[in-house]
Order: sequence, then structure tokens, then C-alpha cells
Amino acid sequence: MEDIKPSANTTAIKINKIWILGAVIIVILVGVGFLYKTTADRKTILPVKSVDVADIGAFANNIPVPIIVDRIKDENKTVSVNLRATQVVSTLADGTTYEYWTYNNQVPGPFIRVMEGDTVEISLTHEHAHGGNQHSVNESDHSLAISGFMPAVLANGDDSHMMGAEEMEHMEAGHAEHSIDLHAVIGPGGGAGLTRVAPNETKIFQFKATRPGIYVYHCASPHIPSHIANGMYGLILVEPKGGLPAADKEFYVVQGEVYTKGKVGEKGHQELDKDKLLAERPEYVVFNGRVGALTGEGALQANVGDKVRIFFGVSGQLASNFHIIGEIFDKVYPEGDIVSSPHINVQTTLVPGGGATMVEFTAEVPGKYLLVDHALTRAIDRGALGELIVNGPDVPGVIESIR
Ligand SMILES: [Cu+2]
Repeated sequence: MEDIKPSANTTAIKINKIWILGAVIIVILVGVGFLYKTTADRKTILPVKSVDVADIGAFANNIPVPIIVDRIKDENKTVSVNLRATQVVSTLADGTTYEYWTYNNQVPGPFIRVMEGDTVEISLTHEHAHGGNQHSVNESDHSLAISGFMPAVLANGDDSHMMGAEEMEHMEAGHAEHSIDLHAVIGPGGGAGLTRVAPNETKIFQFKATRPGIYVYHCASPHIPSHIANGMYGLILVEPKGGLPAADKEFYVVQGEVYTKGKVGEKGHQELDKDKLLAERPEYVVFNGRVGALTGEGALQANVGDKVRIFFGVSGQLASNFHIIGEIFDKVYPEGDIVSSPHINVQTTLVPGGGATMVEFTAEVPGKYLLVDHALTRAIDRGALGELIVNGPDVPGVIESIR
């Protein structure tokens, strides 16, 4: 009779087959995992792009002269301000590029200076150009799928409008429109509703600057936090009638947050990370648009004895703990109130998102001072660091080494 039991050989072959099958499955899984990971990596690490603007950071001393310099005391004027909304690539940090959205190719945008009682005429043009170079519009690069918000051109009620490739490109990139909300304006949206500009469009509106103060302005087009994080903000100063008291040096500093997909310090071209934006976890916290904008050649410069005034604003979502290492503010005008009596001898002042302050101090001792957000990881690790260089002869009796 034949033995129907499987032989030892047959069993061994079956076990071998199971092992081989298992090994093949493991190899396939590992391979797929590896491919998935390298593809994902490739998505986040993009090579640096060529820049449209060499230096996006506004110079701290790029500030109009005091209001009384070019007018008779208390005389009101109509002040015209021309703003251009742009999308430009520039350098965020060493070896890292970013596409900024700006007013006039600088971050923060131009410092606007008017006097109480002035009429301010704001003209906003949405430029299609990329820093002077046209986009190379390649429609095949873009999906025609439209998601998110209703484009401005349609939301404005212009039903007959046919969207061109240019506008489609803007819309897909999230900048179908720009606008401006100035906190110095009284009226719905601070002017945002009157300045919604689609590509190549210009809108002009005017307002009466009735309340002296230092105010933030920013883009208020959807998705608003993205437009602000990308660089669309600045300060407007409404001086009281007759102007502010004279200062020897005035500076313009705005703290902003940049939410990049890669971690802080990662090289290459970086894109906005909306999840980090919603979580309020910026990779970079910067003064005047980029890491290092206010250091080296961009440092604030003063002389011993100078009365220094800094207009400091915060564009983003994190309140700033503004401090200058080695200085005490003689005067702080908190919350942008430049009319009331100031606070005296302040070390650190809290400036809320969408808020600003004016601080004053006398440069007493020569040397290098550091402007920081005193939540110090933002300064040391994320970029919120500027330099003030005080030049001049040593002043005995204020600070001295004993041995
Ligand atoms: Cu905008």
C-alpha cells in the first residue's frame, strides 16, 4: 500500500516556499516604503529659486522725514500713497528662498507718515509681474481644479468676467486678489473692501486720519493669515497736530512670522505650510522680512547722545516681547498710543499681533546692542534678532570693568 502521508521532503519544500513568499512580500513592502519616502522627501526639498528682489528686508532707517519738516505747522494736506501688491522670490535666510507677497517689493511695506486731520489717498495696484519679470505662464503646469474660496473677480459680482490664464494662475497660487486694511482707518474693513484688486487692477480710496497713533496695515484678502505671513504688512504713523517732538534717529521695525514647510535653517526653496500657520507654530520669526535684515549692513546706527525712537509693530499671530539687550526704554508708548503720557524706564514691552508701539531712549554708551523678542528662542534660533550700533567715544561712569 502506498504511503499517503507526505514525505519529510515534501514538507520541507512547502516550508521553504512559505519562507520565500514571506521574504518576497517583505522585500516588496520595504521597496514601496522606500520609494514613498524618497518621493515625499523630494516634495519638501526644492532647490533655491533665482531671486526677483535681492533684499526683501526694508531698511530700518527707510522712513519719511517728520511731518512738520515739509509743511507749515498744523497745516493739513492730502497725502497720496502708491502701493503695488507683488509676488516675488527673495532670500529668507542663508541658502533659503521664499516667495513673498509684498507691498512695493519690501517687507514690511513702505512706512506711511501723515498728520492728524490729513486726507490720505491710497492707491493699490495688483501687479502681475514678478519683480519686473513676467511669469512664464505655462497653463499645462496647472490643474484647472478650483478649490477653497470664491475668486475675487467672481465674488465682486462681475458675472460676465471670463478668467484668463493669468488670473487663473494667481487664483491657484492663492493671490487672486490683494487689498489693504489700515488700522488708522475708521470704516468697515479699514479700507479692505474698497481696495480688492484682481491682477493688473488698481483701486484708489481716501480716508481722513482723525486719530493720532502708530498703526499696522496689512492685506485682508483670503486667506488673510497667509497673505500676512507672506509679507503683506507695514506701519502707518498718524502724527498729532504739530508733529511729534524731534528725535535724532528714527527707525522702522516690524516683527513677522514665516511658516515654512521645512524646518528653520533648511536650505532650498521653502513654501508656506498652512498647517503650521493654523497651529501658530512659525519656523522663522523675523524683523523686517528676513533673517539678518537688521544686522551687519542693515544694523540700526546711532551716535552717543542721540535720542533714538523706534516704531515697532507686530504683523503676525504671536505677541512680541520687545526688548533691547543693554538698553532701557526711557519712554514706551504702549499699544500705539502716542498721545497719552508714556511709561518710563521699561525693559521689555509687550506688543500684540496687529499692534504697534513707539519707544524712545538715549544712546548713552557706545557698542553693540541687540533687538530681540525676549521669548528668546525666537531671537536666538528663529531669526528675531537685530543690531543697534552706537558709535562714539567711551563714556566713563556708566559701565566699567573693575578687573
Ligand atoms: Cu494680499
